[in-house]
Amino acid sequence: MNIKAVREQFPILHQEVNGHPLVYLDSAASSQKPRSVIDAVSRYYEHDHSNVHRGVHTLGSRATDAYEGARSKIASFLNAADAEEIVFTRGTTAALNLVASSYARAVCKEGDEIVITPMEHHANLIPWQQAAKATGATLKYIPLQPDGTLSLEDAEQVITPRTKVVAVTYVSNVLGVINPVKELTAIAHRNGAVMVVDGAQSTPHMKVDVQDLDCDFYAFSAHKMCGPTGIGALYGKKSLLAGMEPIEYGGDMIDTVELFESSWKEAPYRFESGTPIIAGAVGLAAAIDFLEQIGLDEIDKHERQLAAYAYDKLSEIDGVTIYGPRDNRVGLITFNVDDIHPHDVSTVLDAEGIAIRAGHHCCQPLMRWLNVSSTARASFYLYNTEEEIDRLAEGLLQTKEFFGHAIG
Ligand code: 7TS
Repeated sequence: MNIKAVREQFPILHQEVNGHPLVYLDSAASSQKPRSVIDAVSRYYEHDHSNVHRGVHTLGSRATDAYEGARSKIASFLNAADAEEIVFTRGTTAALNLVASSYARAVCKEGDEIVITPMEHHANLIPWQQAAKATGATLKYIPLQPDGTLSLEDAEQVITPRTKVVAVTYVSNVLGVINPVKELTAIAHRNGAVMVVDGAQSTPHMKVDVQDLDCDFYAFSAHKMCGPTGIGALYGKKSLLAGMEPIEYGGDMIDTVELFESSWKEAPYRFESGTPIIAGAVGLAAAIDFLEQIGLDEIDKHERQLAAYAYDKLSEIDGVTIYGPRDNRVGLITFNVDDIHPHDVSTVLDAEGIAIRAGHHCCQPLMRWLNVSSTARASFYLYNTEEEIDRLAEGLLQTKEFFGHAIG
């Protein structure tokens, strides 16, 4: 991968922040956008915009073709069997809420179980808490191993024939760990449960094949994979989507409307009420083209190299604690420096032009498990370099110095 050529395509990276060249290490929160995505969105607005699925005029057809073309592109990107297995949503959060509110609330009853893990982002935790409360189902957790990984033996114990839904993140946004979702899916299926995968942190970084995983639902967001904010998708097996009720009603999702009764279109359209995020879908399609042109395997390889480099580099600094395993991780490092508050670490780094995230990363139960209230996190993407990680390491030494800590 030619990093220089990749970086050239991201206009935002070429600026100074606080007098220093920007080092953007917060892509797990949201990635930056290449020129091709920015141009695709503005080209759409300049030439093709209209509402979809309505007018018979030319712009209406162009907009509909662009929107439905994006659905097909997502299907082949995830290796879904059919474009109608792709529901456009606002992002991962909305996709997971759709499954929890529509599927789980219809299927679960008292005595049933919903199984998740303590490493879930709040978006893959609270919807299940609420679904369990509403249905009387029991929420259960597959415990974490001391290094933050999941054990399949534990999963075998926790998932039972009473389990109706297993929902696990493919990649943790804090620990960086890649979970064995294919094996977990097999365990879920043996027990008659469906498998829901939170793909927010996997889709941007590695080749995903939903048929190979055999998961039943898979959620992701465009903005973490070079695409626009405000759009993402839910993959759902056709047989499951077909039986699900909509959770939002209005225009475009109906078949017929009477004064006191209405009926819905088939899935996925019954889940897409109102004017959809058309330009977002166009941008997401352009982002998929961009990532596929470079190659997900190349991106994955580059990030694993960066992660290993950063892990070793930061480990050399006295007082730095890194969370999660060294291996089998994507390109993000979550850490603390002595007892310096992560917000202070982030503030000192920002003065050096280095952007990282500090906080609980929408994973409060995981923070409690780690026995911290918050952490710092540096997350990498295809445009980051080892030199930028060197700048991060220098910045951390400066942070220690600033707070009067010994430099080790
Ligand atoms: N699941 C995981 C694993 C995530 O990392 C995130 C966002 C979400 C779900 C929610 O995605 P959204 O696009 O619907 O907001 N994670 C982060 C993060 O780590 N820092 O900011 C957002």
